[in-house]
Order: sequence, then structure tokens, then C-alpha cells
Amino acid sequence: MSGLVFMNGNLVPKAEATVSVYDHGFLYGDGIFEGIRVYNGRIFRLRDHLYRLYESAHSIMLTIDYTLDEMEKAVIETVKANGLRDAYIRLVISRGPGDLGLNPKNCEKSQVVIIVDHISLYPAEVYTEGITVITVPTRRNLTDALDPKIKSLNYLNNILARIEAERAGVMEALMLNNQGYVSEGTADNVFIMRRGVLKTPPAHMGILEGITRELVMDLARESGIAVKEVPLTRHDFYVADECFLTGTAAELMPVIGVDGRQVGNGKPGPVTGNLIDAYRELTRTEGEPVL
Ligand code: PXG
Repeated sequence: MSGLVFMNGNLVPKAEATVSVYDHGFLYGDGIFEGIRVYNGRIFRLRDHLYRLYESAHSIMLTIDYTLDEMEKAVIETVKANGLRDAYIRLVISRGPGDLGLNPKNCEKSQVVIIVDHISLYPAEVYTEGITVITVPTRRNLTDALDPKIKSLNYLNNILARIEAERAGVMEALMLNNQGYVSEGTADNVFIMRRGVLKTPPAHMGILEGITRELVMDLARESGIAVKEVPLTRHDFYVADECFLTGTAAELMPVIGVDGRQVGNGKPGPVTGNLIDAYRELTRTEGEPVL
């Protein structure tokens, strides 16, 4: 059952799911992607991911040969074909094969790829014990160069930041923007709790507008916690009562140390714990099962 990849309309076995070396996604990182989860047979927040995908496409002037509704059907079809009730979906759209020049005018057909595979989860203790992070030298993309709101195939600066973190012996990096404000992790958004208020950097700080981020702000507000989108410096993280990362892959991950400073009492905080529980409940129960 599993191992079938959607390639421009065809479901092909994993080993045959290949793209051209002339694809501008490969040559130049010219394309966009989404990472989506399947929980308990349900595709979590698929519509939100598709809206963001089509916004990214519009922003980089990439034509997708499928309407949003058609793409939704294609994703569901690929999930069903793979028969995985808990899975990771990687939706990739590249400018398609062209020639060796930068100009995409010869890229006649964009390449749509939908991969549904097992997800490699973070170890369970990460959620009960938390992780430590560091800020790294590699900055997040400038908003007026390549806006981080675009989920493009250009992840090199995030990859460099992740390598810098790994070499320093921690699992994740906090990236700063060009002004030195904290923007986000390499594949996750960041939050702090301080004196009863939940804070996260606003979108104009140069971040991906994470779907988990939005959801977590809603969950917090519903439980009566004040939420503020405000610029945050490294100091704000050092003196936070609680800190956590949010993302499709990371879910809600407690952070207990930043740049060698202990955050709060050095243990995942109570608000973080409650939000993790609420998030997990939602992922298992929201929406209709597709298999
Ligand atoms: N910031 C960045 C830079 C991201 O790439 C997030 C924040 C969180 O956004 P969501 O919408 O997921 O809450 C991301 C998400 C992967 C992978 O396989 C990466 C992401 C999502 C899923 C999988 O590396 N990035």
C-alpha cells in the first residue's frame, strides 16, 4: 500500500518518483512546499496549508495547474492510496524543468509532488523534559529580500542555522532577524510566557506565519490567556517564565534553556503543558477521517 507518490497526476512507486536535473526546483530552489500531518486518519488543517501554498505560489508568480479544490482532492487521494493513518505529507511544487538559465520562461510545466510517508517523531522525552536552544549567527531572510512568509524551497539559511545549532550540541536554533530581534526557529515559531502573557514575534519580524502558531494563539485566548504579538529580544527569552516552539513537525516543544540561560525553573512550564494537551486532543479529533 504505502510508498506511492503523486507526480503531476500519477501515483507512482517511490523508487520511480524522480524529477529532472533541469527542474528549476533542483537548479535554483525555485519552488514552494508544505509539510502537513495526518493524525488518526485525519489530515490536520489541510485547508490552511493549501491557502498558504497558493499564497506562496502567487507571490513567486508560479502557476499551479490545479485549483485549490483539485489539490485538496489529490492530497486526500494520495493519503488514501498510502493507507497511513498517522503520516507526514510533503507537498512540493517546483517551477518545473527548463534550461540552464535563471529565466523560468522555458519552464513550461510546474512539477507537483505529493509524498505521504512515515513521520520521524522527536523522542518523547523532548516533550516531557524540554530542549535547550541557542541563537545562531545565520540570520533569517530579510523580509524585503525573500519574505519568510513564502514557504519557498530556499531553506539554505535555515539549514545553516540548524547545522550551527547541532555543532553547538543543541537540537534547534533561534534565528534573529537583521535587526537582532528573535524571529523563529529553523522550522518552527517561538513563544514565551511572561507574567501571565503569551508573547510571540509579529509576522513583520520576518517569520513564516505558522499554522500551529495561529492555532496556539487561539487555544491560549480560549483558555483566557492574554496573547501579544510583539518584537522580542534575546533578553526577553532569557527572562521568560516559559518558552516553547510550535510547528507541524515539532508540535509544541518546551524550551528550558536559551543561550546557556535557564528559562523559568528549568522545567517545561504549566501553560506549555496545558497547550500541549489541548493541541494533541485537537489533532486526534478535529475534522472528518479520510481513512
Ligand atoms: N517556521 C518555519 C521556518 C517553518 O519552516 C514553521 C515555522 C511552522 O509552521 P507550521 O505551519 O508548520 O506551524 C515552519 C514549518 C520539515 C518540516 O520537514 C518543516 C516545517 C513544517 C513541517 C515539516 O522540515 N516547517
